[in-house]
Amino acid sequence: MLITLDAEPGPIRFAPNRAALILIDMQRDFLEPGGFGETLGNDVALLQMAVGPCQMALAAARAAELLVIHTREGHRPDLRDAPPAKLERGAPSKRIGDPGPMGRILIRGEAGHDIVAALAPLPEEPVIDKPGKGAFHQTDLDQLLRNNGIDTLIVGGVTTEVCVHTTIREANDRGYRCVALADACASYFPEFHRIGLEMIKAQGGIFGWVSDAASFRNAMNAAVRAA
Ligand code: C5J
Repeated sequence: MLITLDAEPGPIRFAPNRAALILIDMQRDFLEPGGFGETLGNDVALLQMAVGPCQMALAAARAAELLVIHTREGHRPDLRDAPPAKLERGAPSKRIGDPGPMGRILIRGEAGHDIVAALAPLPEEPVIDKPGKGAFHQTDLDQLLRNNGIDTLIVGGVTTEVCVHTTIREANDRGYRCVALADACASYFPEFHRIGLEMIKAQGGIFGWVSDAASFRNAMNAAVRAA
């Protein structure tokens, strides 16, 4: 069965059983007041705007029995998987591995590394722990998608211009069709968010499509009805 999702630069048709919803780095340290992102002077309310649309997309994907995948950016406590070029960047004393308000910054197992409660993964939903910005870099995501016959990725998460963009670019080069859900993605910089989405769908969809959570929900409802 193929369903149609309203999107830009044009509608996309895909088989729900070959599609996955992937939510990128909806982690406490990026999103919550008192977290690492806010400590750096960012307005986390801008990122929290994506939580409701992500919840909508998550509920719709679960109802239609899509594969749902969550990612978290973070490193081993001993930092041996973190390249020096990544470790040396950022504000002094607020770098990866430094003590932060919710534990060590971007370290696996720390409270700030967790996904926000509103989007908590179900036990059967894979969580990809990624050391890079892109979800394919040094992870088993590609294997997992291929083993499950996935050819289309529906993407939400933060931040639009960094980890969401990098993941969509990586996926596009690996042959996956990618749809960013505009309102389910967010950035600390609204201009980067807007331009980031423009870049994905430019030139006839140079590396993907852009839709929104309500359109995705409607498409999933249609899939459930048709099943
Ligand atoms: C993400 C970042 N998730 N901006 N990380 O976008 O460092």
